[in-house]
Amino acid sequence: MDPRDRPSLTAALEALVLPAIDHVDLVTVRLPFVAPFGTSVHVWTAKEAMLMRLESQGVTAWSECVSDPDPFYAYETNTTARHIIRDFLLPLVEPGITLGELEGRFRHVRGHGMAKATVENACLILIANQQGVALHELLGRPAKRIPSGISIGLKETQQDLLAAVEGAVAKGYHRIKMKVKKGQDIEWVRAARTRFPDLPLMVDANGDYSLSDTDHLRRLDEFGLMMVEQPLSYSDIIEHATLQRAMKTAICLDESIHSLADAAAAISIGACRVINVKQGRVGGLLESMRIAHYAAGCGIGVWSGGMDETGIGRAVNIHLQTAEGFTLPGDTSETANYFDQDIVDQPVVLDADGFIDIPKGPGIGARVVPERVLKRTISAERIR
Ligand code: OSB
Ligand code: MG
Repeated sequence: MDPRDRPSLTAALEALVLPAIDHVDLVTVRLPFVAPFGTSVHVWTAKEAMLMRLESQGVTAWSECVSDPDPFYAYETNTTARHIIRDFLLPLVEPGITLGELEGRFRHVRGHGMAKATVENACLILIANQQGVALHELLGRPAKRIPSGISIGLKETQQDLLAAVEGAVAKGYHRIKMKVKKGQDIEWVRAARTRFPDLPLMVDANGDYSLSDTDHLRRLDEFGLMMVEQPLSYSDIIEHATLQRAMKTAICLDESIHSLADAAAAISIGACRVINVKQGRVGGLLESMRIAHYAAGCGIGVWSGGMDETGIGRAVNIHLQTAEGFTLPGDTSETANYFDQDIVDQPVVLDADGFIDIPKGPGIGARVVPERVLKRTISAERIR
């Protein structure tokens, strides 16, 4: 299949007509984490998220930009996203055009998928709210229970890591991902694997290695991991193909994939056997659906990643996982792993079988609590 033959699964969404939007607000909130989240690229102690609020004839919709205040995971930051949205994307949003036309206009702006996703998702959520339907219904997908997965950050000691893994196993997570970095990898994985021989386990390196580490990375093969996520550079596809040929363990690409075209290129050269789709990183829900559909058709595993989102982005990720092609548990874990109190009224929790229910109600389901947003706001700007 040529990936440029856009699958018809998004045709109905591309035909949606944008309503007139009376007001647009960008609100940046800061929510402290219950514990620092360590990765090979940075340790985050809070989620600073830029939210977009749309208002149309009394109906409101909130979306969340998945960027951070820093460019350590991706080049986009909350500040670049604000600039791109305010100065380039929002002027392209006009009543009466279709979502497909909006996507076409957005293509004139290169990159900045997180900024684009914020606007596209807000439009979709607004339309869902106006129609009184759940976001997954608007996406044309039936409700289902979403299998959970957790991303465990780097820990100070192997004991701390084992305690975190034990806690996640007790909760019933369907798969557990642990962050690794150079010098904190083989023996740490061995500790977790020895304690839980049958656990669906994977690692994420956030690009900490290079091809000269191939022999070292091959040592991961003995642990029966589901996959190793983004072992090589955030911008690489080619060398991942070389590494994949040298490793038994499946490679999953995260940072390297920004579009369906990237996914198709990676798949065509055997750079990965799994793709982590983050709706923000790839420019929104429609492109996410296209990637998942295409990859699954190629026999590539797909799951939804996360960016430590507040309840808004977390709910979007949950709705997305009803789409075709999302075959593996993602990085959607309980709210309590991140925040004491979220800005939405329904925290994400696991049921007894480790599944997540789609929040009920129109749009994202979860209801944004304005007082909680206000309490966490560090800046706000009305841009229309
Ligand atoms: O690489 O998937 C990643 C969080 C921030 C930035 C990058 C990543 C992550 C996670 C956490 O792994 C996912 C989540 O729990 O939301
Ligand atoms: Mg990752």
